[in-house]
Order: sequence, then C-alpha cells, then structure tokens
Amino acid sequence: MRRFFALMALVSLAACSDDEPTQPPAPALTSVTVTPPTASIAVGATSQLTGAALDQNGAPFAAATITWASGTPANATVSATGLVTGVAPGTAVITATATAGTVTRTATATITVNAPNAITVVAGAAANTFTPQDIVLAVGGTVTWTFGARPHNVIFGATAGAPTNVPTTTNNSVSRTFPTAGSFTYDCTLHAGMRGTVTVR
Ligand SMILES: [Cu+2]
Repeated sequence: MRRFFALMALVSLAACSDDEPTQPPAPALTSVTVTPPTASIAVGATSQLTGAALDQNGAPFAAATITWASGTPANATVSATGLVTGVAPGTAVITATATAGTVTRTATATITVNAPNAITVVAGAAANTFTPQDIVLAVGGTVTWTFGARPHNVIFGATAGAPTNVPTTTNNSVSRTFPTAGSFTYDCTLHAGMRGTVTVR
C-alpha cells in the first residue's frame, strides 16, 4: 500500500512538471577535449596541445580552468598552457584536467617522442667516460664520437648489425651509422670500465 502511494506521488509530480514551461538546464562542465589526441615529436621539439571545456550541449564552457600534467616527464614535459616538449625517446600521456567548482573532467593526448637521427658522444679528454653513455638513436641514424688529446677507441660487442669499430683516435671525430635496430654495447679497450650503449629503434 505504501508503495502504491509513493507511485501516485511520483505520477502527480510528473504531471505537475509537464504543466510548467520547460527551463533549459544551466550550462555545466560536462567534458573536456584535447587536440590533437596524438602527436609525434623529436627530442627537443615542441607541440602545442589545445584543451576545450564543454557543457552538456557541447558548447564551450568558459568558466572552467584547464591544467596540464605529463604522466612521464622523463619522456615529455608540458607547460601550464599545454606546450609539450620532447625530452627522451618514448611515450608520454598528457592529461588535461578541466575544473569548475567541485566538478573535474579529464582527457588525454598520447605523445610519442622519436629517437634523434644524430647524436654526438664525447670520449673524455680527461676522464675515461663516454658522454652521454647510453643513447637511443633512430634506425639509420649517426653517432659521432669526438676525441681529445686522450686516446680512446670504440670496440663493439659481437652483435649482428653493429657498425665497424673505431680504432684508437685522438683530436678527431669519427661517425658511424646504425642501419639496424637493436642494442649495441661498446667498450674502449684501453680503459677498463669505459663503455657505452647505442639503442637503435
Ligand atoms: Cu678510453
């Protein structure tokens, strides 16, 4: 019986609202979009993302503020205005968060940071180090080793696709191209522990 009365109350409420003029609901923050949803940039390059907060009708909702965050800042960072900068090869998911009062909505863009085509590695003029030690290079890219007064060489491990070794060199620079994807470790055989890796992808 109680259920019956509750039902009747609902019916009369519905009837009541039918008689009143329909008021469009006030605009409310409903969604946020990020354009473009994917982008591909080189290390050091930038890409501008645009965030748009929308109401329930898909119209711009100007009262929202949008903030930006990178899921992996080691690969790509994002500024307060959505400008993405490539840091290291890999992928970063950038999140735009729209906020209006207590309502938040998020959307993401996926940024692919490509490996560079050319990298210079310094064979230490004073120290027994390759700098940078571990690098990621695009397939077909070139690494140039620069040598100072201190003699070093670049001797690759027995990996298929590794380029020709660089013999002991001073005061010069020598380049090698890497046409094959893979991880190529090398040593300076003059100095124990002096080594580096070229990851080609
Ligand atoms: Cu050396």
